[in-house]
Amino acid sequence: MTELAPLPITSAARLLVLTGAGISAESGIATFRGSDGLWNGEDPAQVASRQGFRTDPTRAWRFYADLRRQALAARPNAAHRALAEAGRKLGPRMLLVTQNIDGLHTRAGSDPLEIHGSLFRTRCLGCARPAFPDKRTAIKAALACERCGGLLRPDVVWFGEELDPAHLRAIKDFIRHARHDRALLAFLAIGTSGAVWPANHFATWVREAHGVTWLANLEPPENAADFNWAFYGLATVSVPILLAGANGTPSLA
Ligand code: BV8
Ligand code: ZN
Repeated sequence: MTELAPLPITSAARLLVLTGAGISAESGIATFRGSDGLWNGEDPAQVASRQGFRTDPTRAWRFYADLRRQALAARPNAAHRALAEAGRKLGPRMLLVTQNIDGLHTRAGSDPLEIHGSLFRTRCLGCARPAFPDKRTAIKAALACERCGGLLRPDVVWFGEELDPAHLRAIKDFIRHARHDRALLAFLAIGTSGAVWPANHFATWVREAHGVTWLANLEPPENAADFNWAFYGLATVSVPILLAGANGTPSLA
Protein backbone atom coordinates (compact mmCIF):
# COMPACT_ATOMS: atom_id res chain seq x y z
CA MET A 1 0.00 0.00 0.00
CA THR A 2 1.29 3.45 -0.81
CA GLU A 3 1.45 6.35 1.66
CA LEU A 4 -1.57 8.64 1.21
CA ALA A 5 -0.43 11.90 -0.40
CA PRO A 6 -1.67 14.26 -3.11
CA LEU A 7 -1.43 12.70 -6.57
CA PRO A 8 0.89 14.48 -9.02
CA ILE A 9 -1.97 16.06 -10.97
CA THR A 10 0.06 18.65 -12.85
CA SER A 11 -1.51 21.30 -15.06
CA ALA A 12 -0.72 19.13 -18.07
CA ALA A 13 -2.34 15.97 -16.68
CA ARG A 14 -5.44 14.34 -18.06
CA LEU A 15 -7.42 12.60 -15.29
CA LEU A 16 -9.90 9.80 -16.03
CA VAL A 17 -11.89 8.86 -12.91
CA LEU A 18 -14.11 5.79 -12.43
CA THR A 19 -16.29 5.43 -9.37
CA GLY A 20 -18.29 2.52 -8.03
CA ALA A 21 -20.70 1.86 -5.20
CA GLY A 22 -17.93 2.30 -2.60
CA ILE A 23 -17.84 6.07 -3.06
CA SER A 24 -21.48 6.27 -1.93
CA ALA A 25 -21.13 3.82 0.98
CA GLU A 26 -20.39 6.62 3.49
CA SER A 27 -23.48 8.43 2.26
CA GLY A 28 -25.44 5.45 3.56
CA ILE A 29 -26.10 3.63 0.29
CA ALA A 30 -25.32 -0.10 0.48
CA THR A 31 -22.70 -1.42 -1.93
CA PHE A 32 -23.44 -4.37 -4.17
CA ARG A 33 -20.96 -6.96 -2.97
CA GLY A 34 -20.15 -5.80 0.55
CA SER A 35 -21.47 -7.67 3.62
CA ASP A 36 -24.47 -5.29 3.71
CA GLY A 37 -24.59 -5.57 -0.07
CA LEU A 38 -27.55 -4.52 -2.16
CA TRP A 39 -27.73 -7.91 -3.75
CA ASN A 40 -28.06 -9.46 -0.27
CA GLY A 41 -31.55 -10.86 -0.08
CA GLU A 42 -32.10 -10.33 -3.79
CA ASP A 43 -30.77 -12.40 -6.67
CA PRO A 44 -29.19 -10.00 -9.22
CA ALA A 45 -30.64 -12.12 -12.02
CA GLN A 46 -34.08 -11.47 -10.54
CA VAL A 47 -33.83 -7.69 -10.22
CA ALA A 48 -30.96 -6.42 -12.37
CA SER A 49 -31.54 -8.34 -15.60
CA ARG A 50 -33.95 -8.05 -18.53
CA GLN A 51 -35.12 -11.62 -17.91
CA GLY A 52 -35.76 -11.00 -14.24
CA PHE A 53 -37.70 -7.84 -15.04
CA ARG A 54 -39.85 -9.58 -17.64
CA THR A 55 -40.56 -12.44 -15.20
CA ASP A 56 -41.54 -10.21 -12.29
CA PRO A 57 -41.62 -6.47 -13.10
CA THR A 58 -43.37 -5.66 -9.81
CA ARG A 59 -40.53 -7.23 -7.78
CA ALA A 60 -37.95 -5.32 -9.82
CA TRP A 61 -39.83 -2.02 -9.50
CA ARG A 62 -40.12 -2.48 -5.73
CA PHE A 63 -36.32 -3.07 -5.59
CA TYR A 64 -35.62 0.10 -7.57
CA ALA A 65 -38.21 2.15 -5.66
CA ASP A 66 -36.41 1.18 -2.46
CA LEU A 67 -33.08 2.17 -4.03
CA ARG A 68 -34.59 5.53 -5.05
CA ARG A 69 -35.72 6.13 -1.47
CA GLN A 70 -32.19 5.32 -0.19
CA ALA A 71 -30.57 7.58 -2.79
CA LEU A 72 -32.96 10.50 -2.18
CA ALA A 73 -32.34 10.25 1.58
CA ALA A 74 -28.57 10.20 1.04
CA ARG A 75 -26.32 13.26 0.63
CA PRO A 76 -23.13 13.58 -1.40
CA ASN A 77 -20.07 13.08 0.82
CA ALA A 78 -16.57 14.62 0.91
CA ALA A 79 -15.36 12.28 -1.83
CA HIS A 80 -18.15 13.32 -4.21
CA ARG A 81 -17.48 16.98 -3.37
CA ALA A 82 -13.72 16.68 -3.91
CA LEU A 83 -14.34 15.17 -7.35
CA ALA A 84 -16.78 17.97 -8.21
CA GLU A 85 -14.16 20.56 -7.22
CA ALA A 86 -11.46 18.79 -9.24
CA GLY A 87 -13.86 18.79 -12.19
CA ARG A 88 -14.28 22.55 -11.89
CA LYS A 89 -10.50 23.07 -11.63
CA LEU A 90 -9.47 20.66 -14.45
CA GLY A 91 -12.41 21.22 -16.81
CA PRO A 92 -12.01 19.19 -20.04
CA ARG A 93 -8.78 17.70 -18.68
CA MET A 94 -10.86 15.48 -16.39
CA LEU A 95 -13.53 12.92 -17.28
CA LEU A 96 -15.65 11.45 -14.48
CA VAL A 97 -17.24 8.08 -15.25
CA THR A 98 -19.48 6.34 -12.73
CA GLN A 99 -20.98 2.88 -12.47
CA ASN A 100 -23.37 4.28 -9.88
CA ILE A 101 -26.98 5.09 -10.64
CA ASP A 102 -27.65 7.00 -7.38
CA GLY A 103 -27.23 10.53 -8.77
CA LEU A 104 -24.92 11.67 -5.94
CA HIS A 105 -22.15 12.91 -8.27
CA THR A 106 -24.66 15.13 -10.07
CA ARG A 107 -26.03 16.45 -6.76
CA ALA A 108 -22.42 17.23 -5.71
CA GLY A 109 -22.01 19.36 -8.85
CA SER A 110 -20.28 16.92 -11.22
CA ASP A 111 -21.41 15.99 -14.72
CA PRO A 112 -20.55 12.29 -14.81
CA LEU A 113 -20.89 9.73 -17.58
CA GLU A 114 -23.41 7.38 -15.94
CA ILE A 115 -22.40 4.25 -17.83
CA HIS A 116 -24.86 1.99 -15.97
CA GLY A 117 -27.73 4.45 -16.35
CA SER A 118 -29.71 6.36 -13.75
CA LEU A 119 -32.17 5.41 -11.01
CA PHE A 120 -34.00 8.67 -11.73
CA ARG A 121 -34.80 8.08 -15.37
CA THR A 122 -37.49 5.73 -16.71
CA ARG A 123 -38.14 4.51 -20.24
CA CYS A 124 -40.92 2.69 -22.02
CA LEU A 125 -40.72 -0.79 -23.51
CA GLY A 126 -43.83 -0.14 -25.58
CA CYS A 127 -43.12 3.08 -27.44
CA ALA A 128 -40.28 5.24 -28.62
CA ARG A 129 -40.73 8.04 -26.09
CA PRO A 130 -37.33 9.18 -24.83
CA ALA A 131 -36.24 8.23 -21.30
CA PHE A 132 -37.74 10.75 -18.89
CA PRO A 133 -36.93 12.00 -15.37
CA ASP A 134 -38.77 9.98 -12.72
CA LYS A 135 -38.42 10.25 -8.93
CA ARG A 136 -41.48 8.22 -7.97
CA THR A 137 -40.83 5.99 -4.95
CA ALA A 138 -44.37 4.99 -3.93
CA ILE A 139 -44.39 2.10 -6.38
CA LYS A 140 -46.52 -0.87 -5.45
CA ALA A 141 -46.82 -2.48 -8.87
CA ALA A 142 -45.13 -2.37 -12.26
CA LEU A 143 -45.52 1.04 -13.95
CA ALA A 144 -47.45 1.47 -17.21
CA CYS A 145 -46.72 4.15 -19.82
CA GLU A 146 -49.30 6.95 -19.83
CA ARG A 147 -48.92 7.29 -23.62
CA CYS A 148 -49.11 3.70 -24.86
CA GLY A 149 -49.94 1.57 -21.83
CA GLY A 150 -46.69 -0.35 -22.32
CA LEU A 151 -44.43 -1.51 -19.51
CA LEU A 152 -42.07 1.11 -18.08
CA ARG A 153 -38.58 0.14 -16.88
CA PRO A 154 -35.76 1.87 -15.01
CA ASP A 155 -33.30 3.49 -17.46
CA VAL A 156 -30.39 1.42 -16.13
CA VAL A 157 -28.04 -1.03 -17.89
CA TRP A 158 -28.71 -4.59 -16.74
CA PHE A 159 -26.36 -7.53 -17.02
CA GLY A 160 -26.26 -8.75 -20.59
CA GLU A 161 -27.28 -5.30 -21.91
CA GLU A 162 -24.87 -3.18 -23.93
CA LEU A 163 -23.57 0.07 -22.51
CA ASP A 164 -24.25 3.24 -24.48
CA PRO A 165 -21.65 3.17 -27.30
CA ALA A 166 -21.35 6.98 -27.01
CA HIS A 167 -20.12 6.56 -23.42
CA LEU A 168 -17.45 4.04 -24.37
CA ARG A 169 -16.42 6.22 -27.33
CA ALA A 170 -16.05 9.27 -25.03
CA ILE A 171 -13.77 7.29 -22.70
CA LYS A 172 -11.62 5.95 -25.55
CA ASP A 173 -11.44 9.42 -27.15
CA PHE A 174 -10.33 10.93 -23.83
CA ILE A 175 -7.51 8.38 -23.61
CA ARG A 176 -6.55 8.85 -27.29
CA HIS A 177 -6.52 12.67 -27.06
CA ALA A 178 -4.32 12.54 -23.95
CA ARG A 179 -1.86 10.35 -25.79
CA HIS A 180 -1.97 12.56 -28.87
CA ASP A 181 -1.25 15.64 -26.71
CA ARG A 182 1.57 13.76 -24.97
CA ALA A 183 -0.09 14.67 -21.66
CA LEU A 184 0.35 12.67 -18.45
CA LEU A 185 -2.65 10.32 -18.62
CA ALA A 186 -3.81 9.25 -15.16
CA PHE A 187 -6.64 6.91 -14.16
CA LEU A 188 -8.14 6.95 -10.66
CA ALA A 189 -10.62 4.22 -9.69
CA ILE A 190 -12.57 4.82 -6.49
CA GLY A 191 -14.77 2.40 -4.55
CA THR A 192 -15.18 -0.39 -7.06
CA SER A 193 -14.67 -4.15 -6.78
CA GLY A 194 -13.56 -4.44 -10.40
CA ALA A 195 -16.15 -7.19 -10.84
CA VAL A 196 -18.06 -5.83 -13.81
CA TRP A 197 -17.02 -5.58 -17.46
CA PRO A 198 -16.31 -3.31 -19.33
CA ALA A 199 -15.70 -0.84 -16.43
CA ASN A 200 -13.13 -3.25 -14.95
CA HIS A 201 -11.12 -2.90 -18.15
CA PHE A 202 -10.61 0.89 -18.17
CA ALA A 203 -7.34 0.54 -16.21
CA THR A 204 -6.03 -1.78 -18.93
CA TRP A 205 -6.98 0.73 -21.66
CA VAL A 206 -5.04 3.44 -19.79
CA ARG A 207 -1.97 1.24 -19.28
CA GLU A 208 -2.03 0.30 -22.98
CA ALA A 209 -1.90 4.06 -23.64
CA HIS A 210 1.15 4.32 -21.32
CA GLY A 211 -0.87 6.04 -18.61
CA VAL A 212 -0.58 5.61 -14.83
CA THR A 213 -3.28 3.87 -12.81
CA TRP A 214 -4.25 4.66 -9.23
CA LEU A 215 -6.78 3.00 -6.94
CA ALA A 216 -8.60 4.32 -3.87
CA ASN A 217 -10.58 1.49 -2.31
CA LEU A 218 -11.33 -0.25 0.96
CA GLU A 219 -9.80 -3.57 -0.10
CA PRO A 220 -8.00 -5.04 -3.12
CA PRO A 221 -10.43 -5.30 -6.08
CA GLU A 222 -10.55 -8.20 -8.52
CA ASN A 223 -8.38 -6.20 -10.94
CA ALA A 224 -5.85 -5.03 -8.32
CA ALA A 225 -2.95 -6.06 -10.58
CA ASP A 226 -3.96 -3.34 -13.08
CA PHE A 227 -3.01 -0.50 -10.71
CA ASN A 228 0.40 1.10 -10.32
CA TRP A 229 -0.49 2.46 -6.88
CA ALA A 230 -3.26 1.54 -4.43
CA PHE A 231 -4.49 3.62 -1.47
CA TYR A 232 -6.65 1.57 0.90
CA GLY A 233 -9.04 3.37 3.23
CA LEU A 234 -12.31 5.27 3.36
CA ALA A 235 -13.05 7.32 0.25
CA THR A 236 -14.08 10.39 2.26
CA VAL A 237 -10.57 10.43 3.78
CA SER A 238 -8.45 9.38 0.80
CA VAL A 239 -10.10 11.16 -2.14
CA PRO A 240 -9.83 14.77 -0.83
CA ILE A 241 -6.13 14.16 -0.02
CA LEU A 242 -5.39 12.43 -3.34
CA LEU A 243 -7.02 15.30 -5.26
CA ALA A 244 -5.29 18.05 -3.28
CA GLY A 245 -2.91 18.38 -6.23
CA ALA A 246 -5.82 19.73 -8.24
CA ASN A 247 -7.92 21.22 -5.43
CA GLY A 248 -5.36 22.57 -3.03
CA THR A 249 -5.06 21.36 0.55
CA PRO A 250 -8.29 19.63 1.59
CA SER A 251 -10.34 21.38 4.23
CA LEU A 252 -10.93 19.07 7.15
CA ALA A 253 -14.70 19.76 6.93
C1 BV8 B 1 -22.09 -5.96 -21.39
C2 BV8 B 1 -27.38 -2.28 -13.04
C3 BV8 B 1 -21.99 -6.74 -23.62
C4 BV8 B 1 -28.04 -1.15 -12.48
C5 BV8 B 1 -25.16 -3.17 -13.11
C6 BV8 B 1 -18.33 -13.51 -17.91
C7 BV8 B 1 -17.09 -13.01 -17.63
C8 BV8 B 1 -16.83 -11.64 -17.70
C9 BV8 B 1 -17.84 -10.75 -18.05
C10 BV8 B 1 -19.07 -11.25 -18.32
C11 BV8 B 1 -19.33 -12.62 -18.26
N1 BV8 B 1 -20.63 -12.80 -18.58
C12 BV8 B 1 -21.21 -11.61 -18.85
C13 BV8 B 1 -20.25 -10.66 -18.70
C14 BV8 B 1 -20.44 -9.20 -18.89
C15 BV8 B 1 -21.13 -8.59 -17.65
C16 BV8 B 1 -20.25 -8.74 -16.43
O1 BV8 B 1 -19.27 -8.04 -16.26
N2 BV8 B 1 -20.63 -9.69 -15.55
C17 BV8 B 1 -19.82 -9.91 -14.35
C18 BV8 B 1 -20.71 -9.84 -13.11
C19 BV8 B 1 -19.14 -11.25 -14.51
N3 BV8 B 1 -21.28 -7.20 -17.98
C20 BV8 B 1 -22.40 -6.81 -18.61
O2 BV8 B 1 -23.36 -7.53 -18.82
C21 BV8 B 1 -22.40 -5.36 -19.08
N4 BV8 B 1 -22.81 -5.34 -20.45
O3 BV8 B 1 -21.04 -6.50 -21.13
O4 BV8 B 1 -22.65 -5.94 -22.65
C22 BV8 B 1 -22.43 -8.16 -23.38
C23 BV8 B 1 -23.73 -8.49 -23.70
C24 BV8 B 1 -24.14 -9.82 -23.51
C25 BV8 B 1 -23.26 -10.81 -22.98
C26 BV8 B 1 -21.96 -10.44 -22.64
C27 BV8 B 1 -21.53 -9.11 -22.84
C28 BV8 B 1 -23.39 -4.55 -18.27
C29 BV8 B 1 -22.80 -4.29 -16.91
C30 BV8 B 1 -23.76 -3.41 -16.10
C31 BV8 B 1 -24.53 -4.30 -15.16
N5 BV8 B 1 -25.41 -3.47 -14.34
N6 BV8 B 1 -26.07 -2.51 -12.43
C32 BV8 B 1 -28.11 -1.31 -11.03
O5 BV8 B 1 -29.07 -1.95 -10.55
O6 BV8 B 1 -27.18 -0.81 -10.39
S1 BV8 B 1 -23.69 -3.62 -12.41
C33 BV8 B 1 -23.61 -3.36 -10.73
O7 BV8 B 1 -22.24 -3.69 -10.36
C34 BV8 B 1 -23.78 -1.90 -10.34
O8 BV8 B 1 -24.05 -1.04 -11.41
C35 BV8 B 1 -22.41 -1.54 -9.76
O9 BV8 B 1 -22.10 -0.25 -10.02
C36 BV8 B 1 -21.54 -2.48 -10.51
C37 BV8 B 1 -20.13 -2.65 -10.07
O10 BV8 B 1 -20.07 -2.84 -8.68
P1 BV8 B 1 -19.21 -1.79 -7.82
O11 BV8 B 1 -19.66 -0.42 -8.15
O12 BV8 B 1 -17.77 -2.10 -8.03
O13 BV8 B 1 -19.70 -2.11 -6.36
P2 BV8 B 1 -19.26 -3.34 -5.43
O14 BV8 B 1 -20.23 -3.43 -4.32
O15 BV8 B 1 -19.01 -4.54 -6.29
O16 BV8 B 1 -17.83 -2.89 -4.85
C38 BV8 B 1 -17.75 -1.78 -3.97
C39 BV8 B 1 -16.28 -1.56 -3.67
O17 BV8 B 1 -16.16 -0.39 -2.88
C40 BV8 B 1 -15.64 -2.70 -2.89
O18 BV8 B 1 -14.42 -3.05 -3.51
C41 BV8 B 1 -15.39 -2.10 -1.49
O19 BV8 B 1 -14.16 -2.54 -0.94
C42 BV8 B 1 -15.29 -0.62 -1.79
N7 BV8 B 1 -15.75 0.23 -0.69
C43 BV8 B 1 -16.81 0.01 0.14
N8 BV8 B 1 -16.92 1.05 1.00
C44 BV8 B 1 -15.93 1.94 0.69
C45 BV8 B 1 -15.18 1.42 -0.38
N9 BV8 B 1 -14.12 2.06 -0.91
C46 BV8 B 1 -13.77 3.25 -0.37
N10 BV8 B 1 -14.44 3.80 0.68
C47 BV8 B 1 -15.51 3.18 1.23
N11 BV8 B 1 -16.15 3.76 2.26
ZN1 ZN C 1 -45.00 4.01 -24.01
